[in-house]
Amino acid sequence: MLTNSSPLAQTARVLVAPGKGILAADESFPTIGKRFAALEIASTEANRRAYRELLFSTPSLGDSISGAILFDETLRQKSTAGPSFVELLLSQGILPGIKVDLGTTELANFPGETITQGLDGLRERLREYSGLGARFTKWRAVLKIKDGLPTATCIEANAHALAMCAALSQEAGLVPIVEPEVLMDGDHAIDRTAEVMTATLEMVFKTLGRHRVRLDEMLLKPAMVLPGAACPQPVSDEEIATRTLQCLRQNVPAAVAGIVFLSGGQTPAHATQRLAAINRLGHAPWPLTFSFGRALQDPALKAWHGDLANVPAAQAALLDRARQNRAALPPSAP
Ligand code: 5MM
Repeated sequence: MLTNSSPLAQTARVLVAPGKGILAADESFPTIGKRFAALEIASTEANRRAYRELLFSTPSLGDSISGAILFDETLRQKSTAGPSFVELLLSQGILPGIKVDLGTTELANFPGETITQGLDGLRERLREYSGLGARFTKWRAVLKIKDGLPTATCIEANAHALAMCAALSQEAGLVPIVEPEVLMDGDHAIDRTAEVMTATLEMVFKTLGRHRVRLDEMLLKPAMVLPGAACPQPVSDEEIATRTLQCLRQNVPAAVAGIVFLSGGQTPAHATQRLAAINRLGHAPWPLTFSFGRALQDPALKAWHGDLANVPAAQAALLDRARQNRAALPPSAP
């Protein structure tokens, strides 16, 4: 068997090691603000730090989590006992990663569509993130399904930004996670999602190729192929799994180091069940695991509710979700 021993390929393989997935804890200020506000928790620096400390210090988290994606503020923070969050994660055997995009803005001349920002100065920021201990990056593009959307221009512009970020990340010695998220908002049928996901992945991989991104040194973070959240036709987990794997097999080169799904607003239980259904199908050329944000964190955030006394309950809730997702992966060798 041929093995690629480049350091980035090794890091990518560590992130998708058997029985493990990624904790996405990279909510930007607006997003964490929204999640906290729903529970009437003030989004202060102290509360955000306390919450992330709770997550990263969960005992045994490293048994099922290989990496954690952080936001800029979090990468610079320290735990109460003194070590930085980077050190805390490493002590659990979890690799620290960093969200490097700066969020979305309206795409000029394309009402209702967005482009992800953050390429200006990215080379310098990556150098700094690497110095702070980050081992991988994540850039998220957002594609909305609506009448006539997404347009080919929106897909192309976002694919270009994803590829530029991936190339710069590899140049900086960081493994890029390429995240073209097709949102589940809307009442469209699953066929329409499959169509949009196909067009998106085709363009993303064409553009990654043009930018000479090394596929064995990157991970893809897609949504699952789901019907719109408001679609009236129910679709079974098995159908979702089949359509997802079919779409990925047709559009993702086998050389990609791994596929790490986002949860995208599915309930934690649905995200896990569908991940399990995808893995039950087998015969995929890449490891298929999770890089969930809400589907890992929501029960823990609710249990914590901003109260120090609830930390053990919140950590138990996070560990439970992490273990459930581990159980949704193919069994790892003893
Ligand atoms: C799609 O969002 C990513 C995965 O999270 P879910 O599993 O909850 O869908 C997530 O990594 C996202 O990119 C971060 O939460 C950052 O989002 P914002 O909106 O703060 O850029």
